[in-house]
Amino acid sequence: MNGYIWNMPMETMSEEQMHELQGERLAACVRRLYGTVPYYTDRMKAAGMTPDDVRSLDDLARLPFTDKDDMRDNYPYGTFAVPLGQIVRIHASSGTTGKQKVVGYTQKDIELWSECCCRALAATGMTASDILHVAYGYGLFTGGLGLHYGAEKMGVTTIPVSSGNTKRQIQILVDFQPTALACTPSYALHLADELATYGVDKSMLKLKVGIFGAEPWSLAMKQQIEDKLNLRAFDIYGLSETLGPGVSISCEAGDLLHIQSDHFIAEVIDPVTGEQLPDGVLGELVFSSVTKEGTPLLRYNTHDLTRLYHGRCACGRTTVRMEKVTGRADDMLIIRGVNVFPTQIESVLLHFGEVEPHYMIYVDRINNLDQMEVQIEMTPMFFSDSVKEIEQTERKLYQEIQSTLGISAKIRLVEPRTLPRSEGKAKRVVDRRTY
Ligand code: DLL
Repeated sequence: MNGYIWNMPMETMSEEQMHELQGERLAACVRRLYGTVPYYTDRMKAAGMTPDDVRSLDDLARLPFTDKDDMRDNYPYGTFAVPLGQIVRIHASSGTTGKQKVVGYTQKDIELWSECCCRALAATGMTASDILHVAYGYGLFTGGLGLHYGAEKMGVTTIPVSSGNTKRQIQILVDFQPTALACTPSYALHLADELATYGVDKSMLKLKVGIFGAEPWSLAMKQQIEDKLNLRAFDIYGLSETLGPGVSISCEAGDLLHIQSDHFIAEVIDPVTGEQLPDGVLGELVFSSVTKEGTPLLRYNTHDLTRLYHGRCACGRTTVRMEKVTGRADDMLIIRGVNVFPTQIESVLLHFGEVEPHYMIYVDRINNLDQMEVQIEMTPMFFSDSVKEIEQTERKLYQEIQSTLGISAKIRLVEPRTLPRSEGKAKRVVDRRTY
């Protein structure tokens, strides 16, 4: 399949025109937010700014940063810029304190999202003749529904399989003969590895394209997936706060990802000074989602680490490109595509009286699937109890983590005072996955 450009005017605009368009959209967004969303209004006042101070893209760097704490502090609807009556969809993703980051979409936002996903699918070469198997989760997570609406807008035959149940996924891959697969890269590898278990050879599949993202993955992993599933893999990036999947996508010309620059103004900043960094320098990725109506964000720091590149790509697009995101500055873990913070695990664990607040989280990738083990110390009193009771508590903790966080983790209750202590910041996570 050969990639093509879905929205020629927007994706191939000159740098000067894009600069001007982004400036106009930024100024309009600031006017919309000021006086409507209290935390933006307060933040701008504190910076001594009014909407009149933002007239072009050159004024962007004067605006204050925002980040996930603002989403948390204004939970659930305080970041919304329109009345709830105009919101047609809500998505959410995990936040550091266990509170979700809640995002609202107007009908126009859903259309904008579908447009961005169409651009992404076109970059992979997909057309209305394709059949897309969507194995991202459908629900509050943006992966499933986001790509689903984009694919339908393009006219693609869309199969909303959602995540889980590998046996059924493989049966659908064989029987329905999809030409494209969308899921996390780790799940794609797992699917590939499980084919043999069900007596399926890759030659029995029709897959040509993979749309993989939602978690970091290396180019080595990309190669493995391409070989095992006999398809061409593309990297799709996004985050719930700015939209979901479709903020950027790699193209046939290389492994950099094209950002939909007319909707998302990207900056890479120095994490310490907050200064904008030039092309090719690693820093934290910051977005202003200037055309969104429901939850527009200004200078939102994703803490994802990447580099930006301006200039025309061999594919013909002129939109700014970002390097593959291989890590983020903060401590979020992504286990099988689900975001989870150590503090969330901690709060589940500490609801149980029998354990101490001393725990460790070990993450491995076994047979291409993320596995998490949580070790936690028992209280000295509980330690003297029978093995049966200890196993029962392990089971209860397992179920609690599964139902609260949506992930499964092996639980091991260990003897009191056996886990490492720290004099400074506690290091609770040992991530042994190699990407
Ligand atoms: O993961 C949206 C998405 C769904 C993207 C499906 C692609 C495909 P969140 O759950 O809010 O949204 O998680 C966003 O996941 O800040 C990155 O740290 C990470 N992430 C997303 N895509 C990629 C990628 C969705 N392609 C967070 N490569 C982001 C590396 C990614 N990391």
